[in-house]
Amino acid sequence: MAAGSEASSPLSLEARAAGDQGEHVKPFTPEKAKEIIMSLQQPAIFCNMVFDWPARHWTAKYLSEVLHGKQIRFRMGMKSIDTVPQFETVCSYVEATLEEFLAWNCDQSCVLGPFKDYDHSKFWAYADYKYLISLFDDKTDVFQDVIWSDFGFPGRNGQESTLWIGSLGAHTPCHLDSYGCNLVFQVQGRKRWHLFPPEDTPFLYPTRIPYEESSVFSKINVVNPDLKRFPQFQKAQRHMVTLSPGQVLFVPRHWWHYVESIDPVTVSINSWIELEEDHLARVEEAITRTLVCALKTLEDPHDIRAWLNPTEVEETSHEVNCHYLNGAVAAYFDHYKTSKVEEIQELRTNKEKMKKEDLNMCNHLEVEGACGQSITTAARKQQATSLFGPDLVPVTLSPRETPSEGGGIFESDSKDFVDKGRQHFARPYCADRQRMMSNSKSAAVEQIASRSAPAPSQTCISTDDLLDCLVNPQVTRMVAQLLLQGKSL
Ligand SMILES: O=C(O)CCC(=O)C(=O)O
Repeated sequence: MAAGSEASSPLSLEARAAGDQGEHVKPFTPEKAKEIIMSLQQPAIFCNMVFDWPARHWTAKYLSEVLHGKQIRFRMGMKSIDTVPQFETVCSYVEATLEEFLAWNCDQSCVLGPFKDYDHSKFWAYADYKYLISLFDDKTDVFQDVIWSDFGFPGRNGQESTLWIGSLGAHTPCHLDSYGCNLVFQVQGRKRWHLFPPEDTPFLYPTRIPYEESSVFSKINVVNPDLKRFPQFQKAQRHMVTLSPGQVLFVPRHWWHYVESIDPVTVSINSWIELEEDHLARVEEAITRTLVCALKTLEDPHDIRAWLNPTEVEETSHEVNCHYLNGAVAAYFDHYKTSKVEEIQELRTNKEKMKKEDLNMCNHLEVEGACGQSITTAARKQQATSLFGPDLVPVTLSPRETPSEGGGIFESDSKDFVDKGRQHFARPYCADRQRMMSNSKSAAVEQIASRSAPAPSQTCISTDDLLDCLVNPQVTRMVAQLLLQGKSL
């Protein structure tokens, strides 16, 4: 049993969340923490690493004083749960100060102010994905309150961080981030994270609509999935954890996540850590942008906002996108020319690379049954066992649930899942992996079949259907590799 499994009881997690400041010694040196982050292939919670960070006092109340009167954009969503994800394109937005947010959130009968049209019992508000650098303007001293150098990233502080302030039920739809891995510091309130490994991508029904650079969304509302439409989702390996104040969650590269606020006010701060693999990911993202913008603009030049995520300033022209793609390809070669010539050799033969890439089409469609082609649950478990302990707690696989047991966002804490997940973690692995591998070929096909499934006589392929295939992450990975191969010959 992993040392950390024992430590993952809800009680001890919460106790550690409070920050056992008695010893005033961090469990990991910056060098060790970085080593863990760079090698760990499963999500885990760092405990006792931030007890001395000034940012642990960044409650919404405190921030409202520091940001005194600053207008912030809040995303407004419905508390009722549909089977369709609440993408940002369907949310409404309110400009308000944090004081106004807190007044609305505390005095729920509040009928005045910018939130007046939003009944607190029906809506949540989320000031999400705010770069500290644009929030704090000239108050640059505050950046020092966030000390990512403790995790082995010298000089990284609030300047490279984003802030998330939400009310109960505020959530981010299930997506994966194309670049980097992620460190998330929970400051106030608790958030429930639903995580799925990269190899589950076919079961998550990826889409690039709405389009946001660096985010691949899932078509599934993972807390209330439509299993008739998305049957493969049942095979996804949900890892679930509740992140409490004082804890730092490590999200490895390309792990899918759905995040929900389960307390009246939540505040978290995160930083995406760049990785070597980002050079290739930039080429993939450039291919995606070029295709999405071209097709969606052609389809309806007047309704850009229906597909362009509000975080994107505007759709870009084909000329700009080609320029962007060329820039990404040039940057890729510059990087490897100067730092890793042998990597390009490898890319030419394309063998090792194919083995390593966890989103590789071959892993899912061609080498079915070949356990060991990508990082697997078992490999993760094996690799990490020795690292876990009371200060690094693995996020484990959750038991499979029927949809009704899935836990609506307004159920209380999911502590029990940490415990149940521990039992599940000990299950023999190979049956699970084989089941996943043997089902993954049909998963890609069923993804396509699941698209609104009209009667055969009415079958029509929409631009979105076409794009879902063209810019499927597995396809763009392959296109990027072919493009780079062609250029390096
Ligand atoms: O906290 C959230 O709502 C989402 C956070 C997230 O998506 C991220 O840190 O990548």
